[in-house]
Parts: sequence; C-alpha cells; structure tokens
Amino acid sequence: MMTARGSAAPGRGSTRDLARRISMVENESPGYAELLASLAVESSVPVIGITGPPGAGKSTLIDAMLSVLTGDDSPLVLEKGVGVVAVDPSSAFTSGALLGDRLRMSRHFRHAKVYIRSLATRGSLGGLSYKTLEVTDVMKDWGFDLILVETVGVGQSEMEIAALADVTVLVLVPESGDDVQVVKAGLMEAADVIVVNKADRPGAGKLEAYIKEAAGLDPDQSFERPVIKTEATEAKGVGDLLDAALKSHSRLTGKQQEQLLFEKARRLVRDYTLKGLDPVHMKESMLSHLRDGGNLYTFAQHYTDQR
Ligand SMILES: Nc1nc2c(ncn2[C@@H]2O[C@H](COP(=O)(O)OP(=O)(O)O)[C@@H](O)[C@H]2O)c(=O)[nH]1
Ligand SMILES: [Mg+2]
Repeated sequence: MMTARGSAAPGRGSTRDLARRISMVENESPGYAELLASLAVESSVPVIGITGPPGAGKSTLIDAMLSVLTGDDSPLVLEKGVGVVAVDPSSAFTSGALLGDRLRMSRHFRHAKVYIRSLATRGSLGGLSYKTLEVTDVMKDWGFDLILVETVGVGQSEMEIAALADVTVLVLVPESGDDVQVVKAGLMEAADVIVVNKADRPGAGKLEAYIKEAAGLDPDQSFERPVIKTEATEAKGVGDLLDAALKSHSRLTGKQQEQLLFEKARRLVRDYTLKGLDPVHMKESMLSHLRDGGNLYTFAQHYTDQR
C-alpha cells in the first residue's frame, strides 16, 4: 500500500486528511461511523492527559513540552510527530479562547512534527468534549509518536480524562490560601503524575509537601505517583515531567491496559445509550408510569427493559 507522506505529514496521509477525518467525527458527518469502525483496536501510541483548574498553566506546559520534544534533548525520537488535542470549555461560547490556546502554542503551530487540534466542549458539564475520545483515537490510528490531551479539570472531568488517557497528569498551582481546597479527595487517585506548576510563586514548596502528604506518599512509594515542580513559562522541570509521564506509560501492565480499554468501552456504551434517548418520549412515559402508581425506580427499570 502506498502511503502519502508529504513533508508536513508526520503520520500516514496528509495533515489535511487527518483534519478532515477529525471534522467528520466531530460533526458526525456521513461516513463517520464507518471511519470509527475502521480504527485500529489499540495502538501503542502513548496518550498523556493534562488536566487541572483553569489558569494552572496547562497550555503553557504543553507548549514547553513541545519545545523539549522537538528539541535536541528530546526523550523521544520523533518519527511521526506529536499530536495535541486541546479541549477548551470557553470556546463553546467564543472562538476567542480557542484562538488563545493556539496562540499560546503558536511557536509550534507550524512545526512539521506537531499537530494541534482544538475541540469545543459544546456545553457538556465537565471540561471534556463529547468527542474527545473519538478524536484521540482517530489521531492514534493516524499515527503519532505521542499524543497530549489538554482538558480543564472541573471535578468529574479529571476522572473522565483518567479514563481516556494512558497517563494522567494533574496540574496544580500554589494559590493564596486555598491550596488545601484544590486537592479534593479522589483527585489524587485519578492522577499518575502530579505537577506543582508556577514553582516561582511563593507557596510552591508548601503545596508540594502538602500533596505528598495528602497522596500518602512516603519515600519508598514516591515512584508510584511522582510529584514534579515546574515553571512552565521558563520550561523548568518540563524534561522531568516528560520523563515521569513516559516512564509511567512504559510501566503500564497488560491488566492496566485492559482496564483502560474497559473504561473507554464503558464510556462509549453510556454515550451510545444516552444518545438514543428521546427526552420528550421519556418524560411522557415517566409521567404515565407515575400515574399508574410506579415510582422512579420501577420506571427506570421498566424503561431500560423496554429499550
Ligand atoms: N508565574 C508563572 N506563570 C505561569 C507559569 N505557567 C503558566 N503561567 C501563566 O499562567 C497563565 C495561564 O496559563 P495557561 O497555560 O493558559 O493555563 P491553562 O488555563 O491551564 O491552560 C498564563 O498567563 C501563563 O503565562 C509559571 O510557571 N509561572
Ligand atoms: Mg489552556
């Protein structure tokens, strides 16, 4: 088979072809189901999810990671390139934020081995776009050496990115006073690598110490969930972050990979099930079921059985 490989085409096919495939999936335009059905079951392309609150420096970190990855001391030999999926919640309202993310990564936007794609969240509750999983899989199938996915963490979405990415990097920053609030229960478990960014700010050391304690890390376990201090604007600590993330990926066991696949399957089944729901019909059914003396639980059971 011939592979069309232009000068600015890191994977198989041109980046224009990739962009077309992604748009097709994003818009569910004709042929998208066939395209999804044709994707390779699993590839070895590492997907690193970067999550954390707005303003934590995720985009800046990715920009710095791209500098390291495309530089002379890159921990990866880039044959096919690096793909970036940036999910920006505010771009649902205005394309300004979307453009902002691109601008922040503009140094690499035209690099032959870097492909950046922004996705709108389309009002979904978390920070994760409905199509992030599909788009990431289209990119994996197309062929990259590494894929980075940026999502804004707002509670539930850290968990969602953890299910989507092979390795989840949680980015936190020292903020005045509320370090402790930021580190909610359950959040640590969702992360494979924890970053304390804006290490130039006062309180970074304190936050680092707090996280290590909260994560229950002792010196013997610290390799399990590394805590890394970075200063994204100066690209400080970014090489360490990449090393930690890649190491975390290389340590994934077959069982863990199976679990990741299962999390994705569960997500897709949930999405597909909800997709077929006609809210008007469902509401009518519910009201009539309640009138007939049922409650919400018998309704839910009945409605699910019916479908
Ligand atoms: N002082 C300081 N500012 C940073 C650092 N990293 C990012 N920033 C700034 O924090 C702001 C938000 O960064 P951005 O990457 O857009 O955050 P995101 O919303 O998490 O993607 C920008 O003004 C960055 O320049 C850092 O290490 N130190
Ligand atoms: Mg950002």
